Amino acid sequence: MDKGIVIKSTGIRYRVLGENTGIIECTLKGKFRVKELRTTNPVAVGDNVLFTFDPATNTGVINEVLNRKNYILRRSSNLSKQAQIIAANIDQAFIFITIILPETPLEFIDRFLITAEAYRIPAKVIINKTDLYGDEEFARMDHLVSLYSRIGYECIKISVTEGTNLETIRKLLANRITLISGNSGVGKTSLLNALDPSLNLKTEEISGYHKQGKHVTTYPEMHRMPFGGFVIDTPGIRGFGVVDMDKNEIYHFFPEIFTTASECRFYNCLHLDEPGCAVRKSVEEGSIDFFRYRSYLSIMEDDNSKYR
Ligand SMILES: Nc1nc2c(ncn2[C@@H]2O[C@H](COP(=O)(O)OP(=O)(O)O)[C@@H](O)[C@H]2O)c(=O)[nH]1
Ligand SMILES: [Mg+2]
Ligand SMILES: [Zn+2]
Repeated sequence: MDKGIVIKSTGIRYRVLGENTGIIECTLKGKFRVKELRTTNPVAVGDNVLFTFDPATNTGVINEVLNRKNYILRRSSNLSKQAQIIAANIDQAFIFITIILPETPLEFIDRFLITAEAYRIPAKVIINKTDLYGDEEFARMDHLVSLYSRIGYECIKISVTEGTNLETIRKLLANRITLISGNSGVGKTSLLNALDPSLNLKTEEISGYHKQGKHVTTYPEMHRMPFGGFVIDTPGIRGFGVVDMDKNEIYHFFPEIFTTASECRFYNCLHLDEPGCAVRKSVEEGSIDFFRYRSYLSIMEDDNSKYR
């Protein structure tokens, strides 16, 4: 039996990077099942698997998925209770943003960050396209950097086009599994190509395959980096993952709100309009950022009690 890591999954076939075999196309052993999980796909990128290798056909059969450190999910359709595993064993998550072309809304960043918090995956904010910015954009970027670094999220300013700070990114990615996410057009694919030109990935994949049809199941691809480590891009997957979040725990995933909440008068304060709310007081005094609080309110207003 060989050991390997799944680097691509179509739901039927799996590409496995074996420790001794190199890249092998695998199928699943018949009647394959992962205990306890009601998912549409039993194996995802990032999974460590045991497989039997058949040198005659140069293919393999996956027999077992080893224990996962974590995994992220999305609901397989809006109505379904079943979920799809997007990826497993993620060490860190990077959200790619740009100040302009396109402008990334703060709420989008916050939704990403709370999802990372809920999965307990360390997150960083990568600000790309600094080569395009003038004084006004730099000012907005600096405000954003001070806001998020104060909360504890490292922010890294890069320009893929000019190669600025890519060495920093390389060091952070080396020997880890990193999930990258961000609106389309912010430069995720361009970064991957810059880090490994042999990948030769297509940039600006707008209006293509992923956006057609009512519900197209897409699977993310995991790219091996020439300096060690893997990067998972999630094209066509909106947001990142599904976590069941109850309304009364959403504030747990805003670190600065969570810390302040212990000073609220009521233990079950939701920081909306309760008397003696320390969170609202901090927002008024400016020690909690108003835009972060606004993101919190907006997420609380999502009509499904579960957050998606
Ligand atoms: N000016 C500038 N353009 C960039 C930079 N990075 C990517 N782009 C451009 O932004 C567009 C979208 O990039 P892409 O990598 O496809 O974004 P993705 O949707 O996040 O994968 C392409 O036209 C890239 O050439 C950058 O650092 N500066
Ligand atoms: Mg892309
Ligand atoms: Zn409160």
